[in-house]
Amino acid sequence: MILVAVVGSATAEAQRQELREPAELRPEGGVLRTELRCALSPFQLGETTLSTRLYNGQLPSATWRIKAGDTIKVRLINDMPPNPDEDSASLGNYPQRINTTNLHTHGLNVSPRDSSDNVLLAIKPGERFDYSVAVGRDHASGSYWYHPHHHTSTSPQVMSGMAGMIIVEDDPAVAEPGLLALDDVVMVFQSLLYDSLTNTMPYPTRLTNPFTPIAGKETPILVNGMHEAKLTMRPGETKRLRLCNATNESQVMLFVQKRSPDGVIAIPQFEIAVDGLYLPGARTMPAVTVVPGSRSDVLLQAPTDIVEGETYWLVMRELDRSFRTVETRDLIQIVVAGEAMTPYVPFTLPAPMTGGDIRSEEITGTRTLTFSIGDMSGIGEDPTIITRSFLIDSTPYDHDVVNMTLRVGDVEEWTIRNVSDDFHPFHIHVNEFQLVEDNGLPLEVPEWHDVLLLRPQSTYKVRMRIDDNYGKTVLHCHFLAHEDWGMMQVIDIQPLVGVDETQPWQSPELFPNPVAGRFSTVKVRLPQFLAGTKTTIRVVDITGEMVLVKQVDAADGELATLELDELGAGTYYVMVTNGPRYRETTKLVLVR
Ligand SMILES: [Cu+2]
Repeated sequence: MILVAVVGSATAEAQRQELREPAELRPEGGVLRTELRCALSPFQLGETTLSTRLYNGQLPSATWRIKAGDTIKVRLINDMPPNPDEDSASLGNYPQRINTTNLHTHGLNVSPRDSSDNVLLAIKPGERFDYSVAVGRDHASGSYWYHPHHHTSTSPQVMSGMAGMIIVEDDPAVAEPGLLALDDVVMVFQSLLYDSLTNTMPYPTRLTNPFTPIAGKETPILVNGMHEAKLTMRPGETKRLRLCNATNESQVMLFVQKRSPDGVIAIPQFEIAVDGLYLPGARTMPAVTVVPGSRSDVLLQAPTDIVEGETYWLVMRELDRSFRTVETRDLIQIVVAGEAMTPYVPFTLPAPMTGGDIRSEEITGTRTLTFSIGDMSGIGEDPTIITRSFLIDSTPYDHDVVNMTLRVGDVEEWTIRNVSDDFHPFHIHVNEFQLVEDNGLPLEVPEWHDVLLLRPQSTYKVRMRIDDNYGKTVLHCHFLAHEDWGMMQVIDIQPLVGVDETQPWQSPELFPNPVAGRFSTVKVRLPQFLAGTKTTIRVVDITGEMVLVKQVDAADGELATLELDELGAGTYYVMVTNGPRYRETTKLVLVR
């Protein structure tokens, strides 16, 4: 019997297909142009053909690979069927009008206004909208993603499979050659909700009880639309996995195992970035967990030798929203074949932020944010309670209310409390933040995130630089059902005082640049409107460490002088700040 079982499993393994990667789109002349047609589309799940909402019929949607400074131009075409409840009264914070959509570029520091990353728009069935998302020249490289974000339809649409990855490529002037040379493997984790009788997601019904949940079952978590796959690697090869959790509320834990007749050995991997943002150094992880909305970049290393009888597996453990194990699966068999390569371990990683860690001296204000779930014991008599129970600062979401006002240039420290007995992944649009304290314990090394899992009954401290991208946007729980039930706030980021939008800001001008020679001086020409005020010039290296700081005022005129004799060759950033009025960064190259 044992022999039969082994043969059976060997046959099954032989049928594994190579991991498919999403199609990839690149910009031309600095502009990535594409269409996203949203429509009910067939998706083959084993023997079953599902009809599910997809972008361009693809699961996952294409990867957009851009560089900092590029613009993403997307025509979003909503070809989903009309909403049966289009003219019905609003149910408030509850799934409804689930064929109305919009587009969110998750993790990008871009404008939330107009036709950019504007999640307050509603693109109805039959409508189309042209998005234009300008990614700044200083944007951090990394792994980001896009998905719909229309309140009351976000969860149904993401659970239909509407998601794709965005990669902002590394700057070759900053990243080391070994990192640039790595082969990327995009892995998008998704789970679809469908009714097993109709093989499609049922439309929320209002016939008897309008608050009947969308009934159905979830597919197992798929990676790039596949249930299992193999990944062929050369001995010693290092691949960069770009992991994105695009599920509604499932946690994805991944680990690597070597199996041989002697037993099973866990093989640690290197995590190099979280939410697209590089860690200070590669960290060795026995297992990597990616929470909903979050990304992780992991270096997967194949063994240097091929040994008879040894097999390698990337194992996935799916955990539910309360971190209970749902399933452990041999997701990907790592097949080692071909000519050997030298394993790559990064020497240095690029700095995620040109400003480096957020220091205490920078903080301009503090506030507290509290996630809670109200008392839902009366839901039997009054099902509408659910629309008023998923709360931030004791308040459910209201599209017409601004819950928080922030200001460009401010640097804030927030205490985020979760006083509920559930987990909630906190996410804020347009700005990332740095976790500095976890339940009273300061982090030795602060971590950048755009999603932070709040454990039940827990308190965190995060710091955030409010970037130049002003306008109204949101913060919310990234368990998307919670978001549609109202666990979201509108934030209004106010522009700098006295900005004249018709006059683009003049960047500080450096000359000479590059600077060559042992003894070097660089002049900084400041914008004229700063004359007569106190301006700070900081020079930071590529690890984000500040290496020089200088205050200039009226007496110095418009030209400031920086003496750079003490600095080694390399790339630096010159940051010029003047209170909330002005913040600009220019790259400086020193040649010795
Ligand atoms: Cu939540």
